[in-house]
Amino acid sequence: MNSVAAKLAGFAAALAVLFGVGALAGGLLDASAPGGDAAASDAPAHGTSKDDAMQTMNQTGSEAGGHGAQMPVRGLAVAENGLRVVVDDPELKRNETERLRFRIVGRDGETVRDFDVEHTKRMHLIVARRDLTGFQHLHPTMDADGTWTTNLRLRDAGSYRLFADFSHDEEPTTLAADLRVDGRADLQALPAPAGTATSDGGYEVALDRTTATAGEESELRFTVTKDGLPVKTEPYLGAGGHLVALREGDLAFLHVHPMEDAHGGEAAGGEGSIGFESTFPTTGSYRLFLQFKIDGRIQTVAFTQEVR
Ligand SMILES: [Cu+2]
Repeated sequence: MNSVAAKLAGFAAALAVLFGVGALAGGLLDASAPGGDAAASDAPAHGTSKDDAMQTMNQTGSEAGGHGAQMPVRGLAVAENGLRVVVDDPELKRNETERLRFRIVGRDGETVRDFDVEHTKRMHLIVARRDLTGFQHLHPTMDADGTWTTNLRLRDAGSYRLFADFSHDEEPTTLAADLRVDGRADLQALPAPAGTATSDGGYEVALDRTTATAGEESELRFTVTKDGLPVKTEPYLGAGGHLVALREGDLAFLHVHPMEDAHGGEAAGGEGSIGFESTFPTTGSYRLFLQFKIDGRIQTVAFTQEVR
């Protein structure tokens, strides 16, 4: 473990913070101070408005009637809520499919094996490169001893952030760790905000607005079309769509769910439209990763969101 830590020391071990948003009513944790430090040495040069006060964002608003709004910030680091993520071997070969193994370990040193089902799964694994390219959302399987395993292929060299998103004892938790692919990282600047983007399966997706105000609840509405015609998405993870937002620079993590999540996953606003309620905690640039399902296939599309 120490040698692993040493290998990773030269890489950005940026602080990351989880903000659960949306319909995760109940069972949310209080804000806890995230650990870690941000030496984002291989972060993209783009981006000027690094926030200073991200960790202390603390929403104390009332429970705004069901879904939407509220969500205390959850600290995001290797350890949180007495739990930590232990990755077997965080070094992967470039562009090769490898078995990634990790465990969640409790305060007592025991590997956690009992996880709650959240969004139809017991473990959600998000991986993204430091420059917010290479997004993946995976669902590993757990062995009897508590080891989670998934195939993972990282296409490009560089430092990646892994987020293990789960609930244990009804406490939603997201732990982060770094992965590394050897080689010279050719980091990309964050794309400029654009109102439309094409999913990896060729669907046109429009985002109704690409700016938001920090600390204010905003609705993000995505419309999916094909050849100019609206397309209705199929249920995915118990909802009309799945949205993860990562903040540029520190890769703070927002897990946002559709407003209708609590009511059985009907997409908001009718055909081809998926609505989310989100409160971006700070100014900065965020990359939104929307996933939805059509004809049994998961589509992924990304947008840049400016928060002022
Ligand atoms: Cu998932």
